[in-house]
Amino acid sequence: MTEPKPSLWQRLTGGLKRTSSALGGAVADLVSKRKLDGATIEELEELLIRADLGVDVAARIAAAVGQGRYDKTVSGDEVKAILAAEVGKILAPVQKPLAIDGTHKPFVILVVGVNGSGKTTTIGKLAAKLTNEKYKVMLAAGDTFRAAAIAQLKIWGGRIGAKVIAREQGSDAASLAYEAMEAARAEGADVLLIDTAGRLQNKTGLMSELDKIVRVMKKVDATAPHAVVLVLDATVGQNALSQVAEFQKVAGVTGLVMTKLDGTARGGILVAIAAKYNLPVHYIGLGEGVDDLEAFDADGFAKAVAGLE
Ligand SMILES: Nc1nc2c(ncn2[C@@H]2O[C@H](COP(=O)(O)OP(=O)(O)O)[C@@H](O)[C@H]2O)c(=O)[nH]1
Ligand SMILES: [Mg+2]
Repeated sequence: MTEPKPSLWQRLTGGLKRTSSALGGAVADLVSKRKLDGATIEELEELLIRADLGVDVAARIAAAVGQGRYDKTVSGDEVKAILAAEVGKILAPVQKPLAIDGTHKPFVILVVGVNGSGKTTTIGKLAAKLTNEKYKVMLAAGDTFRAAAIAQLKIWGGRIGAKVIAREQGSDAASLAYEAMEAARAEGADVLLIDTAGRLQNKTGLMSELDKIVRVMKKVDATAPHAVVLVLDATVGQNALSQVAEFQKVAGVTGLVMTKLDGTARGGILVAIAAKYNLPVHYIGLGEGVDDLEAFDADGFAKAVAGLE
């Protein structure tokens, strides 16, 4: 007998288990043994800050919990429900799918982010999803810096049946992007996903490289890139905030994917990012496999963060 495929909710709560149990459990413990007072609210606020939600969000949620409940006994579930509702309010405006606009052919998606954040893997997963939706997808191995990155993208392409435009290691990424755009256009591809190198430690190098890629792309299609997706690794916590700021500056990010939410208790960082930058969140990564990319669901994510069952 085969196991039934888990529902999205099961996958989300399962994937976010570490974030869920860390925060939800601590919140329930905090309020369960005493009446709500100033000290409890303050401790709650600190707990939320430690869970990476950010100072502003923590203050807002603590205030919402305190509202009309001082000197009362509240249940853990009640506080979790308030937490979920407040987080949901912050996340709802950033829940936006990565829409493929068919008037652009190919629709060009530039994928950026620091090394190891999950760019190549996310491209593979996304390409598989789009292929299933009957889009003709092409990939460009724009991380020409590392031979392994080129090989990795070719493996994904082979698995999915998507053509991969690649050159040898050390080639110019911008001319590769140009070549990929021309190939995608010639072959009638609907979507072109372009991988990039993520050498944030060499900011000027990265900036000029991304800048050049975009300039060269525009020679083929003045409206490209049609989406610039920043891939963020949830496990780096607060560091993800500064990555958003950096890549906003160098690449004009249009949306986010947050990866590795399956292995970390730091999923709260997505809430801080949403509150601060208000950038669309398209997908979340919940594992290394081809199916481990879920469309971002604000309500489900908020409930999972709060530890609601
Ligand atoms: N657990 C987990 N691992 C991931 C996820 N996304 C990527 N990875 C892993 O993170 C590592 C770096 O990913 P990669 O795509 O090579 O990052 P890149 O350097 O940005 O292209 C690889 O071992 C991936 O399998 C995810 O959502 N969950
Ligand atoms: Mg890569």
